[in-house]
Amino acid sequence: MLGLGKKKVYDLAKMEKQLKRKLSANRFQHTIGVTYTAAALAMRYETELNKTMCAGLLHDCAKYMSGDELIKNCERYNIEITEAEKRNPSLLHAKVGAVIAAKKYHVHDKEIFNAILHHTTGSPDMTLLDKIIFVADYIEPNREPLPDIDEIRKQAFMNIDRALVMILKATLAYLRHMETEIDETTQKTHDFFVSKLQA
Ligand code: DGI
Ligand code: FE
Ligand code: FE
Repeated sequence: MLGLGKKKVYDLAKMEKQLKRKLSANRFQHTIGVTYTAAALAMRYETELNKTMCAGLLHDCAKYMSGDELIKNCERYNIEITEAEKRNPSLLHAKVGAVIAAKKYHVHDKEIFNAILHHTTGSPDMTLLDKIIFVADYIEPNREPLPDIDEIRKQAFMNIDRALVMILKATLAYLRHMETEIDETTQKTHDFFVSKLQA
């Protein structure tokens, strides 16, 4: 095919080594769990396997940073910080992670960028890859047992939008219970996919 449209293949083993040096042992375990769960979902929903695993590996690549470090990185990379993020800087590990994937892991791919960007709050215009990473983040086997997790895990492989709504509902309920501020994107994503399922 004259090398046209040659697919980029990411060196996942190399990224894994780099991540292992950065993340805590637990966070690294979670990362590997997300990567292989995302791989299983890629097989089910036919997204590119290597690309999906790359997004899984890198989704929490900025999670080792403190709130102050996240804010500093936003200044350094000109990332806009919303009022909600100012009050809760840990939300920024998604935005900063998306940029770090490019700057430190040399992954220059819009789809992977968006999957990392959307993995915490979701987004009404999530792509299939975004949904896979969002869902894998919640259902990966190393997660502490969560309410309805068995049903959500099963649903993830049957109807990913349903799994998405179940996860968003559980997350919103948890944040309300903890009396933590809910980011408007999380609420908007929930509302959007609830109406989509009803349509
Ligand atoms: O980074 P992980 O722990 O693997 O997972 P994550 O990126 O989904 O982050 C999980 C945390 O983010 C969890 O404690 C819930 C929280 N979160 C999700 N949506 C919102 C939120 N926190 C706030 N304050 N507001 C949100 O809308
Ligand atoms: Fe995360
Ligand atoms: Fe995660």
